[in-house]
Amino acid sequence: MNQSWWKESVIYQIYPRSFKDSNGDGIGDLKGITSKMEYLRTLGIDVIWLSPIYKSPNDDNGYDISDYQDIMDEFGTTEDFDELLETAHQNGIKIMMDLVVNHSSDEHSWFIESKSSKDSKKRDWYIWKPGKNGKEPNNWEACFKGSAWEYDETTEEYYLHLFSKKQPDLNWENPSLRKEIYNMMTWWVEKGIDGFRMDVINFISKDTRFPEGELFEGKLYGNGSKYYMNGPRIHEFLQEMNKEVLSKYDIITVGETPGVTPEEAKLYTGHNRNELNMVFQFEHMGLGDGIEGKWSNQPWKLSDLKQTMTRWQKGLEEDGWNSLYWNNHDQPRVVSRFGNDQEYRVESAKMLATCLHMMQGTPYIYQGEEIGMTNVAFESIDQYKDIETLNAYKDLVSEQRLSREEMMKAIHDRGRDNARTPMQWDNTTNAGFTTGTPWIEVNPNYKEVNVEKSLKDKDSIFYYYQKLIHLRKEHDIIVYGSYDLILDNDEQIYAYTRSLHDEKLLVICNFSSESTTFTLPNGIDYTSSNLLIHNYEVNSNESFTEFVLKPFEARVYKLQ
Ligand code: TEU
Ligand code: CA
Repeated sequence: MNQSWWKESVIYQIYPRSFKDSNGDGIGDLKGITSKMEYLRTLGIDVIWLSPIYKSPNDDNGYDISDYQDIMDEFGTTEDFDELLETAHQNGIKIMMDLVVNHSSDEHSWFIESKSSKDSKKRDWYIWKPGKNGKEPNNWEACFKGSAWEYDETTEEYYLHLFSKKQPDLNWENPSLRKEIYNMMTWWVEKGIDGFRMDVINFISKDTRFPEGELFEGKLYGNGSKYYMNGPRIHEFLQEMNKEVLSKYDIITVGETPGVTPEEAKLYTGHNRNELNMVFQFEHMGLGDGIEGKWSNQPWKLSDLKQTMTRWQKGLEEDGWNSLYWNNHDQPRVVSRFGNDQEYRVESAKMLATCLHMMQGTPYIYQGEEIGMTNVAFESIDQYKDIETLNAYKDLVSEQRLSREEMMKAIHDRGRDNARTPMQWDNTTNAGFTTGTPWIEVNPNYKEVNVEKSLKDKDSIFYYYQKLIHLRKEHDIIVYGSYDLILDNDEQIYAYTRSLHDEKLLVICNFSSESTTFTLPNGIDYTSSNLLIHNYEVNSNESFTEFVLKPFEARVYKLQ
């Protein structure tokens, strides 16, 4: 297998709005991030993925960009960005920027020009259509609810927005739009940034016939995703982007690609494809989705999680590369979702980290994951800020598809604001995030769960992550070894091996709050064993071929 620095790296995602406020306005900012660089160096990460920091009216917290080459007022200035980049580089940390080019803000000058007249030079940079029988051009539903089309009075046509109506979709069919985007990307790379995370990049090519989406019983709008996910020209566009920009630099690229299968992921990330380094898949994040998607959250089964992860591990083993993540700014906190955020918060956070970081792929840590931050359960819908959550609440509750109670429960379990409460730095007011009023309330558990406390405790989740990161640098097998699931049908234990040359890793994780016996299956040969990492005390003469795993216990053995 080809070796590459981005396969050997560990990435840390920062959601700037919620990371660290430097000036007391309640909003995290660039200077705040710069002030925490030493903390990140201590953790040992190689790359920061910065969620969008560009100029934005913040309808979707920066995922609606009004100027791709300027900084959001609340986050600081261009000078603050340069300082952040320089400080990161001095600390040996690379910066990967979020690239949001499926859509812009409706306040972007391109869109303002585009909507001004049908003859505008930029008319075709967005997707405009006349109505059909006085209605929208088709029945597609937006990801943030409602129609994906918005009527604009100026020219009496509709524009497409797969997300909010303040996020009009860019028209990638137009070559001058594409060229402008490649120029903008080049400008950032020339400035010294080290890569891109590409927002919903597999949505940029639409089926230009815009067929009606599938309509489910009792719903107003249809699901058009098969006409815009992995669309007809997607690979052509990415290969062009690669040729024009990416191939000229040694940078890291990861595409956010909801709905991709391992087979499709190979097309995006395969060796000779000249597209991207890796993609974020969503199959494991969708476990438990019901009729209303994540808003009708069902219990999940460990065997389903194992099957999903294994399909991806095996699917990209020969060609392509996995991104490994449990968390991001759109997902609930993993310790609440797949672990136990009460009695076994610390144990289960370490177990989950072990299970993920020992797989093949590049691991991503989302801010606060390294101290075991948990979901939050705000009582009132008014305490929530996320556009997806608020729109879904309005829609589902008013159409009586879910009761108020069911919806609040779903928000507590799966809502995006679970990931967006401020980073918990210490036990002072507002968890040390801000001296002012935070834009979203701090999780009330900050006195128990915070960075200061973690740094003082040698057994903390923080130091466990630090160790996992160090191990990856010391053992090639953690990066490059091939993966095999064992004990396939066990509903408590997730165990697998990794193999490289004559070495093996044995990874054993208990996903339950009950003890259970682990028995090594036949056929795994070794002459010596060495315990690399564990989250409970282990007796040095204890056999590992058969032993009792405590609640959420995790162990990794190196066999030779
Ligand atoms: O998310 C894309 C996406 O598919 C989301 O709908 C996501 O899966 C969902 O929030 C989970 O329920 C990206 C960004 O990560 C997200 O923050 C943006 O809101 C979205 O694109 C639009 O830019
Ligand atoms: Ca601020």
